[in-house]
Amino acid sequence: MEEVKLLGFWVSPFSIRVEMALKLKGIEYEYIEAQLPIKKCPKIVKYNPIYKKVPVFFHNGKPIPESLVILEYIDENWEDGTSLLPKDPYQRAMARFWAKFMDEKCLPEIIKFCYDSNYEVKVKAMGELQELLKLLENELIKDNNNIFFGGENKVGYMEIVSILITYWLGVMQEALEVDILNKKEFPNICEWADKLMSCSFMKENLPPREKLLAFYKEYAQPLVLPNNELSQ
Ligand SMILES: N[C@@H](CCC(=O)N[C@@H](CS)C(=O)NCC(=O)O)C(=O)O
Repeated sequence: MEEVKLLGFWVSPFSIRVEMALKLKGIEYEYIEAQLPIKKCPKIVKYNPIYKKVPVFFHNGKPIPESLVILEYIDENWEDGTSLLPKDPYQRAMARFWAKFMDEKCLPEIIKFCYDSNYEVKVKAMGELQELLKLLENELIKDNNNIFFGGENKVGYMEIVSILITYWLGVMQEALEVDILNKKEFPNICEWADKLMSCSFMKENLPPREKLLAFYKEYAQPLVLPNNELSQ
């Protein structure tokens, strides 16, 4: 009997990616919610000492950190049934490329606009993020408006990975009352997001929007003009 466990945090898109992969593959697992603060959670410190982040996946006692690494592990280890990454090698490479783009280029700007308390840093991050989203918007146009990057008409790796943009970003911008990703400037990303969010699999496996919104309203740093600028 295989032992499959996930140490996660309900707000984390990275944890949800792994849960979605396990559900798509039909793999049973035990979910463990990390203790807050995550960096100090004893299990996180023990099993992900380098990054000290959720998620950490455990297969038969062996820990694996980093959501993208975990998704590939799950795909390779449970080959039967739905595959997450596209079969075509070029499409696979592109899926990995755009996943890396979202995590390495977009995520740092998302973190800054959401959690940094400095007004200038936040505004700059929102601008940078919009520039990055333009690249994704153009990629979707090249993809001939195919809602699924890999061209395989199903939820897979790219759809799971992109929840950071297609779901979380919308909730975060609503919580902070800012406008970054909108239908006028990014019609293709918004259409892609709408279509994805109308899939029953997505609806069933994402945290409820209102709950997520309440979390970000409480923990994100609002965009407030510095005092001295208000008085001028
Ligand atoms: N690159 C990581 C990112 C994971 C990540 O950023 N996790 C956040 C939660 S959304 C975390 O654990 N943060 C802990 C902290 O910053 O204290 C992955 O893909 O797994």
